[in-house]
Amino acid sequence: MNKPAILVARAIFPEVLAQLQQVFDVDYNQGDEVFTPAELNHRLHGKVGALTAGSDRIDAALLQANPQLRIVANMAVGYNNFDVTAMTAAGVLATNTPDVLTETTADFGFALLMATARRMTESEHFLRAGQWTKWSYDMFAGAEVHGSTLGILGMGRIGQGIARRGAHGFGMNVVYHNRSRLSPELEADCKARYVSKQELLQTADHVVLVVPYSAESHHTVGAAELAQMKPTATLVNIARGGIVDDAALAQALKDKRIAAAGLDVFEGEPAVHPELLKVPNVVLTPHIASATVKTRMAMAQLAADNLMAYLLRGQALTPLNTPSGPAA
Ligand code: 8YV
Repeated sequence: MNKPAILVARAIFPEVLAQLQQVFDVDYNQGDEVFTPAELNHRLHGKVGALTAGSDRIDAALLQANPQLRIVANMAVGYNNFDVTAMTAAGVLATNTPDVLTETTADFGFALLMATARRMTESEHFLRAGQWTKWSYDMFAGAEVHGSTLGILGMGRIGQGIARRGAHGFGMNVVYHNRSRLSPELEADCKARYVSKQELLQTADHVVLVVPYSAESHHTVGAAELAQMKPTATLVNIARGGIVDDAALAQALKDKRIAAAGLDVFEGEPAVHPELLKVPNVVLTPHIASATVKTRMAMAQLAADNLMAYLLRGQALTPLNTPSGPAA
């Protein structure tokens, strides 16, 4: 019997690829070029499943051109690269990789907060450039982390992980804003107090963004929000590019409207707003919040398990929709 045909659209761990090859006829991209939408469309012809990363857009046009497709498994918890409504209508199951990256991503969010507040990359660049000739009392004096107020916008699993680190590890006063309020038990566990977005922006010493991207959350933080923040505040974005208006942020950093920012995600990444590259008071990392070997392996495995569970046994592990259309 012929094996079902799938596409692995980006390079993954060879051992996970090998598992897929045992049960599927796999077209893969271990060369790791990012497919253009046209190439992705072309490579999907005849495939019933695909393993994608956040850069692979699954939309109505692609679904229409590939009516045989039954599942797309994203190797990411975020899935703003999927048009889930179109997938549901086309009978295509969407899956993501929740839970396996929560703590690792929260670790990174906290690391970025620390690096930003304590000016670690700015001072390292200074040292590497041979500019360190003497000690001085205010050299790279940054913002206090322990005991300060941590504001978390978006209080899903990763936001809660950051809240616990701040409250329990660093004695921070944690405030949060979210579409829905947490249960009293979770609020107590995270030692977090629910406030309005405005109060959060006005009172937090460190604002961390962990909201999922959607049309509604586009530019959650723009010039108006930056203007409400304390001039001594730091802003950390580990959510998605587009949650922050990067041009407005670069201007605010240039004007010292806020003290500093730590960014792991960017509008239009892998391009980075040129003005952000010019300002010193920003820590920039290339979308690596989930990047530990163990976690990336767990993400790849979960995406592969979703493909195997659905295509071979009819039941995915972490489905995002219930397909209703023709292919189901
Ligand atoms: C992914 C992420 O590595 O899971 C997410 O939503 O942002 C990262 O962990 C990235 O999106 C590549 O798929």
